[in-house]
Amino acid sequence: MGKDPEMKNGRVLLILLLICCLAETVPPVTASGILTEWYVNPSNGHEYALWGYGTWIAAYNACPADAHLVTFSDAVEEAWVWSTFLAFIAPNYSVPESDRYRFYIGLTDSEIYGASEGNWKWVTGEPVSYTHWGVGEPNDSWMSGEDFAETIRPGNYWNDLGTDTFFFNTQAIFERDTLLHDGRFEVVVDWLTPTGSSGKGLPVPLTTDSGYFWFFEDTNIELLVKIKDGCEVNGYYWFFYGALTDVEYTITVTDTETSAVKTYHGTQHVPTNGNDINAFACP
Ligand SMILES: [Ca+2]
Ligand SMILES: [Ca+2]
Ligand SMILES: [Ca+2]
Repeated sequence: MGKDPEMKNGRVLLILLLICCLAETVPPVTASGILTEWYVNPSNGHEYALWGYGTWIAAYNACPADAHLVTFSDAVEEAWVWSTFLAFIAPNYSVPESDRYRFYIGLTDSEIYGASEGNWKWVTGEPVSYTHWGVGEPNDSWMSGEDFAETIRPGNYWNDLGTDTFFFNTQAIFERDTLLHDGRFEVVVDWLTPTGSSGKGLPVPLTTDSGYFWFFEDTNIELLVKIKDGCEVNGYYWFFYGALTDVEYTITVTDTETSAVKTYHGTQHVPTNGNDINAFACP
């Protein structure tokens, strides 16, 4: 006896619906290959997004100019990134279950990126103060070398790997800090209320040299900051800040090329503005 054609049609419709729904759950790929929105990490104010797929070098090249492959200052930052993105990362079923979820991190010992074999370097130049290598890693074991790093779950470790497209078709996390002047200066804001609650200001870029921070809700701007290139005037970069708040704050500005740091303080109950035309010496 043949199958009821209506039932058959129903099944086809169900399959089509399933395909349609599955297709809808896949996030749209942007020109740079970014698969998610940018998520703000409340503990440092940095933003992160998931990219896919390709080699480490492809990920590095696809990264927008105001961002970089993710760097981990500590285990807290790494844990936040995993908990935020694990649900979006496509499992790799061709590897053991312990190694199924993985993404590239911005760590390399390749001479192409100014490092050298065995001397691992973050792509941002920040110090490698925290590492999470697996047992026996990094081992540089692949025949053409392993000069690029990834992090793996649920095994929970870092591994060095090569960039042969053939084998490695992995995702990556991009990170962007509060950076001014084409990424040269990093700005971090810490705030403190009279009742003792505290946190990081969350950054929103406005131009390449200016941005604002919010503390409590994203519609409520608290602080404006700006870097100005005064090199031809007095040989310094200038830093300006304007408070729209009477909450106490500390601004920490780092020159990522020289590691020079300046801090600026806003007093509790006093909206505090300032300018420093000798903030950072020009090269
Ligand atoms: Ca980082
Ligand atoms: Ca290596
Ligand atoms: Ca390895």
